[in-house]
Parts: sequence; C-alpha cells; structure tokens
Amino acid sequence: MSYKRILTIQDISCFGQCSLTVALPILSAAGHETVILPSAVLSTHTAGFTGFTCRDLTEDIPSITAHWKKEGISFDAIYTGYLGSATQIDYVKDMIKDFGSENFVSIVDPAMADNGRLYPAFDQAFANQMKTLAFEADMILPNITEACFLTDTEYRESYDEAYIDGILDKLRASGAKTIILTGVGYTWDTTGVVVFEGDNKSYYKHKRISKGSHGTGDVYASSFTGAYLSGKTAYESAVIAADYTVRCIEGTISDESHWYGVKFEPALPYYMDSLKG
Ligand code: PXL
Repeated sequence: MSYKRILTIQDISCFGQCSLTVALPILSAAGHETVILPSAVLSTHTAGFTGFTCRDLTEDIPSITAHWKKEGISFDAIYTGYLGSATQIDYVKDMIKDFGSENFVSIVDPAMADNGRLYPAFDQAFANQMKTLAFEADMILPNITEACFLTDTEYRESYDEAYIDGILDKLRASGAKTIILTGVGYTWDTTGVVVFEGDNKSYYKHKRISKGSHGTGDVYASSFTGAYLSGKTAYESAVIAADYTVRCIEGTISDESHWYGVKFEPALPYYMDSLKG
C-alpha cells in the first residue's frame, strides 16, 4: 500500500464528529501521513447547535505556510473541507500551487451547504469564491445543494437524470475536472453517487437511510480521499466511501441521542478491509 502525505484543511469542531476530528482518523486508518491545517476552532459544528463559539484562524495561515515553505515541506495531496472565510479560499489556492509534489492531487469538498441551503456561517459571496477553488481543483465532491450553488442552479427536492446531467454539464463547462456528486437518488429508497471522470459518467446506487445524519459528507469525502490516495480509481473510491458511510449511519441510527454525528470509529476496520481488496 502506498504511503502518502496528505494536507487536510478544515475546521476543528471540538464536539460534533465532523471535519478534522473525522478526517484525521480516517486518513490515518487509510495508512497515510496526515498533516492538518485548522481553518477555525468551534465549540461544536453549526448544524443543530446554537450558541457555538468560533475562532477564525485565517490570520494564522500565512505564517504557518511560510514556515512550511522554509522547511521545504511538500504534499502528495491537499484535501479541503469546511473553510473559515473567503480569504482562506485564496490561501488554499496558493497552497495548491506552492506545496505540490510529483503526481500531486487537489481534492475539494466545497462543504458549505445542504438540503437547499447554505450553512449558517456562509453567504453568496463565500459560495462565489468557492467556485474559483472548485473549478481549479483536480477533484470535487459536492452534494447536490453545493453543486447548485457552484452552478447557479435552482435547487430541487425531486429531480430526474436530465436535471443532474444539466448540473454536471454546467460544472464541466466552468472547468470542473473529476466530479463526485453525492446524494443522487432517483427512487425514494435509494441514493447514490455520480462519478464523472474524463468523459465517462458512472453511477453507484445504494441504500438510502431515511434519517439525515450530520457529518456524513465529511466521512464520505475523507474515506474517498484515503482510498484514492491508496491507489484506487475514482469510481472504486466512491464505492468504498459510500459503503463505509452507509455502515456508519447504520451503526448510529438506533441511538436517538447521537443526532449530531455518526459513529464512524467502530466501522474503521471495515473501511480498512475494503482498501485491501
Ligand atoms: O460537516 C460539515 C461541517 C463542518 N464544520 C462545521 C459545520 C459543518 C456543517 O454544518 O458546521 C463547523
């Protein structure tokens, strides 16, 4: 198995099983060296909690990256999630130019929206800035809401394949390269992921668990990144991440008190096994 050095840039939500507290263990379980750059520190995530604290770390980033440059540090991949400010998006674009080693890959989860709405901390200006990063990245992993914000498309609760193809066409016309579009389901009991790579579109359909779960986008993007950097294809990685995420939801769903995230840790051995195949 290949051992890669991945820089992941997203927030630390101290409580809530999302972003860095999910990405770091999953990428480590995939067998990679994982370097972190926290975009912000929050007491909890913002989806369902009120009164959370947030320290934006935008100002700290230039001195951290300047030190890394002096040390000659480089990365095989940069994987971004929830970012703290529009300025950080520009910093990430600089890092993608400055820190890549040979065969470098940039993977952007434009974590900013779900269920038709932007997360509380973001506005349209942030979404517009996110377009510039998403269209430069090698791979993007938006959900349908995020893809709508990236393409100025009206969000629909129910849709058909033509609607999804329209979004994919707009993403590609704007410069998106490999697209992993998550949460795409054409029947009430299924969901799935569309993988658009080169000129090939594939679809992996799987079971939909009706209850929405927080943090699953981060579990998905992190396990996708771990698999892809382990040498799996984009489609194989999309399948591995989908199956693992479903396992995590299944392991959580009966526990009403665990509404804020998914119990991704007990399913890590399953994820590690799926990387061996
Ligand atoms: O899971 C995405 C996410 C990450 N970080 C923070 C969030 C959310 C989703 O709401 O609030 C702080």
